[in-house]
Amino acid sequence: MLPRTLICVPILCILLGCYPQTVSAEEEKRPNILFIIADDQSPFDFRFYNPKSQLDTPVIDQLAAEGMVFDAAYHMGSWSGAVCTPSRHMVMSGRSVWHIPRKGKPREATSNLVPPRLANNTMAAVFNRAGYDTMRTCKTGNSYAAANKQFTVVREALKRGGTAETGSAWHGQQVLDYLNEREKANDTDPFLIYFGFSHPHDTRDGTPELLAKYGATNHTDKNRLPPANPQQPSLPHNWLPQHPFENSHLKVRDEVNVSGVWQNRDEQTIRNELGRDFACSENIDIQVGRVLKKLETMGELENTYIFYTADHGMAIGRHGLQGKQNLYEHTWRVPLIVKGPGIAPGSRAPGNVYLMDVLATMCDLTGVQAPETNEGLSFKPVLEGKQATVRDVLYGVYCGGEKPGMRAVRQGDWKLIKYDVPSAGIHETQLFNLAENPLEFLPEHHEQDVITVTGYSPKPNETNLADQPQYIDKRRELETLLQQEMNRLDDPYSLWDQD
Ligand SMILES: [Ca+2]
Ligand SMILES: [Ca+2]
Repeated sequence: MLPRTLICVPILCILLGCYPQTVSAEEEKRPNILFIIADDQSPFDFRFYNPKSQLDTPVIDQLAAEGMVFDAAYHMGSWSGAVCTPSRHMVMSGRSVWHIPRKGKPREATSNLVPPRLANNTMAAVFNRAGYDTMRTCKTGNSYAAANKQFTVVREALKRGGTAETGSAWHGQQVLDYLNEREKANDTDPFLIYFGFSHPHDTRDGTPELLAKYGATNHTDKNRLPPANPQQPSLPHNWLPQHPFENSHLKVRDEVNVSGVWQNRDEQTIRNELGRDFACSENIDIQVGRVLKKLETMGELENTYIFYTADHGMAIGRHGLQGKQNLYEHTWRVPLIVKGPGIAPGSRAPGNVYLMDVLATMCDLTGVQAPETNEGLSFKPVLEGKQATVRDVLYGVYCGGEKPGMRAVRQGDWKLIKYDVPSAGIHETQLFNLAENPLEFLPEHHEQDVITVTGYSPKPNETNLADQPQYIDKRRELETLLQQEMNRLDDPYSLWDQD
């Protein structure tokens, strides 16, 4: 933490009318942070991850070109169908998935894995103490309310409509209003702005112009399919008509009751929903552009670290799934760009980071001490090009439905997913080489009626390798790693084949 005198200097100066001459050069140079977070957005929607994507995001693409793109950024997972909730707790606290307050528990302090008064050591509280001005706009609900309240300026509302007032433009406007107020007040303190959106989470009601661009309609009639339109994004190559087996939560709201999709996985429904999704994501891009332009006008852009990410990914037809309750790459991974002073333009990091590492990184970049409760790792050395990665192994959990549910582990190009669903008698293991099979094709993707719909014939090695004899050692190795990670992270469950 900074010495109290340093924090008080600006206040004293304003009172004495001597501002800003007496502010030290060092203080003036402290960088700002703009943390941008979308709600439910797959990395594969973006061209800097998937060159074939039809989504236009010129502003975010420009950020990617001017900063560093992470190819293996993950959220750690969820013990709830509301995947947003643990994800946002991890972002705010820098703590791992079993060490954060649990939904449904009356108080944070009820578990010895969660420190008391944790909210006082979350993102905004830490930066407030360091003399930053903190502002937040985001959706309401499925979040970390006690941490969100710590921001000095809070402008929250759920905005998933298709107009300026009811959609993403509202969130953009809150940031612009805040920056305008700072400008008027001649406020030169460094700032941390948490710029969150309510989209492209469903209901994906886009603006009329952007819906038209992507050939989509805000479909509401459950008894009909939405109209087909050649402008719609094409079907993802890893689309399936249904998930091949019970994965522990196939009846969750997101899989059966999203307006416009429901239980349908046909081409018309999925392409229309992707069109809606893209309309919402392009609108986010426009709003980010408005804010960046304002920062540029204010002369703050070059001295601001900009993070762009999402709380988790999203399926929308991939693997026969619709929602965020799975551990395939489209959903376990998140987009992540960081741009700012000292970060080489157009640079790329292979990985490996979690969203829970963001807080430590923000602190490291700004010279603010991370709180003692933080468990995340700063990836500043990666941003500076001094280190390739800060983590070797990545762990993921989804158990918001039946327990124990799903677990994943990744090391290098190898990834294992296991599914333990006792009531359905499911004990499934998937092993992927992500270098050869980045879309995680399964045997079902090789069936002719699927190929006929997707137009894509996977190569023989683009499949689940778990039961192929030549990979038995690799599978065992990853199963051991998974068990080690489950123990290390206090995962309270065991899988059917574990001790
Ligand atoms: Ca979310
Ligand atoms: Ca201020």
